Amino acid sequence: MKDVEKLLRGKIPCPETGIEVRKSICTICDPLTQCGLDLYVKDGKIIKVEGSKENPYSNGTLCSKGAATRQYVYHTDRLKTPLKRVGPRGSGNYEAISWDEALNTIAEKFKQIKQDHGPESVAFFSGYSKWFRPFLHRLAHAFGSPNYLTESSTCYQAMGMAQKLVFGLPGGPDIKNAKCLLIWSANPFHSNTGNVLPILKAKEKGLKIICVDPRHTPTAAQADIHLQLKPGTDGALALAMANVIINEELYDFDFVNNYTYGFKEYKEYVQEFTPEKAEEITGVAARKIRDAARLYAGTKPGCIMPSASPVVHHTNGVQNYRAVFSLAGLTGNYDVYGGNLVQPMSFLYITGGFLTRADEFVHPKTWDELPPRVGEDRFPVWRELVDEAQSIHLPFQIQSGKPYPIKALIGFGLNYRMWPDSNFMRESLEKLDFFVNVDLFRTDSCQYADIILPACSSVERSELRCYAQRYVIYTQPVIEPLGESRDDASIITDLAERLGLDDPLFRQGYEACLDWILEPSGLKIEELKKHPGGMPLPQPLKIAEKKYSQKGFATPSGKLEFVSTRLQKYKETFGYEALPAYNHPKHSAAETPELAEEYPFILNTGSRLPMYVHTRTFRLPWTRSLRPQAAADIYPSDAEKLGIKQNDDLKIVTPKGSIRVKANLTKIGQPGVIYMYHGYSEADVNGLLEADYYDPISGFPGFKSFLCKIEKA
Ligand SMILES: Nc1nc2c(c(=O)[nH]1)N[C@H]1C(S)=C(S)[C@@H](COP(=O)(O)OP(=O)(O)OC[C@H]3O[C@@H](n4cnc5c(=O)[nH]c(N)nc54)[C@H](O)[C@@H]3O)O[C@H]1N2
Ligand SMILES: Nc1nc2c(c(=O)[nH]1)N[C@H]1C(S)=C(S)[C@@H](COP(=O)(O)OP(=O)(O)OC[C@H]3O[C@@H](n4cnc5c(=O)[nH]c(N)nc54)[C@H](O)[C@@H]3O)O[C@H]1N2
Ligand SMILES: [Mo]
Repeated sequence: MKDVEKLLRGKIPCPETGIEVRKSICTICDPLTQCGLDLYVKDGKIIKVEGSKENPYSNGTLCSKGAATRQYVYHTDRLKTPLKRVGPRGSGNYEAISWDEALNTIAEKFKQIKQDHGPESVAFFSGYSKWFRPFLHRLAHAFGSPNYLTESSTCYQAMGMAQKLVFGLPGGPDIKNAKCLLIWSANPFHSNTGNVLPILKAKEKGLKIICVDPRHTPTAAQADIHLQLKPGTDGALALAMANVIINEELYDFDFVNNYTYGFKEYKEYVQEFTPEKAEEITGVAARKIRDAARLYAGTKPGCIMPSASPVVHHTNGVQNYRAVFSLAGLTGNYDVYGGNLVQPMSFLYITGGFLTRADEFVHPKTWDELPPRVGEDRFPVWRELVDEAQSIHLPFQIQSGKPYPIKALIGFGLNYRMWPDSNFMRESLEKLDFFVNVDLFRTDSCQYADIILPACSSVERSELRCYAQRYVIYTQPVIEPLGESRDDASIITDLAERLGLDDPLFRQGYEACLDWILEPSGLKIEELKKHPGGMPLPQPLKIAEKKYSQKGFATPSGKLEFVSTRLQKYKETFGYEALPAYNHPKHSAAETPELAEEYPFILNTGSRLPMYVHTRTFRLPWTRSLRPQAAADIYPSDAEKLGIKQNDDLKIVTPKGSIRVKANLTKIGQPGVIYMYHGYSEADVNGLLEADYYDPISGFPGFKSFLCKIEKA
């Protein structure tokens, strides 16, 4: 074999082969996991994918999704041109149109609706993708619509609300400096792989770990104590831990006396939650609850690692997490090194160690200058604490037209299967006068759009990302955008222009906007471009601890609130309880015994599988081969009672409907609970939920505890 041929077969980057290695990041998961990519490119095509060693988050590793980048980027489902619907909605009949025609049609439609119904009748939605969000947010508000909506109405925000209610400002786990880590429902081994190594390293140095999870996960396997509770009973468990910490006088007297509000009432309330009572509710042995409380309160500093979703995917989610975060209040573990440390958000939900003007950027108008947002009459505390409209309420408002009609919607990666009662959301899309969806792929949701726009993937464009490891990257395109696909940010700025929004900053384009946002940090896009693989932050902010001792807490009382003065205001009107009160999930054996008799299993949906991220990687052969069919996890003893064997077809049935999936017999969970991943077209578990099965404080759907029965199909 000739030398060059050998080099080519080995995909060796060198002048002889014409193969170049270019840097990028993987944004198939987005935004906490953004692993570094080394992409081998020949003749404008990616021929090989590796992890980037210099990336401090992923350290050269890639998961199955990132390894399948070529299958993702070059998939035949990729949209290549703008499309216009020519048949009835859902028929799938589209014809290709030019970008000019597409964007002009959208702009004309939006302007007409604004004139006839007001700007609030046009809604702007972002699915799970995050990179373009500040641009979409600015577009909505500049247009005059308060209805910037995102997937974060099912993710992160409710956990953030719970923290804001207790602390004022949220604090993240400072694992590096901690002696005890209380992981309250997170499984980074599957969901956030770059966080695993820091935990394992700290454990080698003696970090104690408590893990609260209904399943035996790889994370739980690392724990000194695993509290395997019943889904949705987190509040009762946390209140019982508080009971032990208070009654055994393990709490931080100084902190509680000087900096907290409502301790007396809280102390009284937790008396009800003895470990024995909590054992009945949660299924966790009283002895273990005591051990965990003593370990967390006695091993300082200790931090709580929460998650964006599982605890708040319950009808009692915000209150449950308030009970959990109150433990940091009791022990003085808030805003201290090794505890839950407050850091400024830099960009796209990441505390990267620098300041930006991102908040100012998204608010060309203040909320006071805008009409009321979707859901704000329903969720008043959301309105006070969250900087966007509530998406879960969107289909209700489309259907009712109250308090005002929603006529048009543009989605950037809108997937109707994200919503509880996904069919209700799909029907709502059909009711709109005008619906546009922007996506990489021709998805089920695109079939209901009047216009579909093709977005390009992260390796075909640039984007700014930062890391908690004090590292920043501004990526550059590795290949040309496929077909006529374009990056979301330029679609947004182009649309702003055609809408006649007089926005000089937008007009200068993505990079100029980023420079404006980055101004307080001293970072410049030109400089970042010189470091294609990213660079360490030149001058990271020094984060002080105990900032509250000077500034107080950003709560209405100025103290850390065991009793929430913000919730108290809505006691009469909305029935919100000011204490972190425990109520059972709305549908449960305790609350609805008759329903539970017919539907005896708890259905818990969406625990992350390592090879899938929502609906994004089902279509990739490599990832799909790792779990080819939609399957539900069922405990072997439950399966046996029902005569179900491994890989049998079973039906999951709720009052709302049924789906057919394979049985996966496993002891990862517990008897009486069925686990099922979300997002499958052929077995959409969100079709089994009521649209209004949600937490009355946050509006977050109760994805992780509703009732079902199992039948052998
Ligand atoms: N039952 C149940 N339901 C759940 C959950 C659960 O645990 N259980 N989890 C909830 C949570 S936490 C979340 S975050 C949501 C996620 O909900 P979704 O937003 O539905 O998540 P995805 O399917 O990842 O992304 C939506 C679309 O974005 C497209 N997309 C990808 N990249 C881009 C891009 O760069 N630009 C554009 N324009 N589009 C892009 C994808 O192709 C996809 O069609 O689901 C929620 N739903
Ligand atoms: N591979 C992969 N990674 C992902 C995603 C993905 O879809 N795939 N999605 C991303 C997104 S949008 C999010 S929000 C994060 C979520 O990240 P994580 O929260 O870490 O992941 P999950 O698997 O959803 O939930 C973590 C654990 O919560 C447990 N759990 C379920 N119900 C309860 C409960 O009632 N109480 C308690 N205490 N624990 C419970 C589950 O058993 C699970 O092991 O993952 C992100 N990373
Ligand atoms: Mo999420």
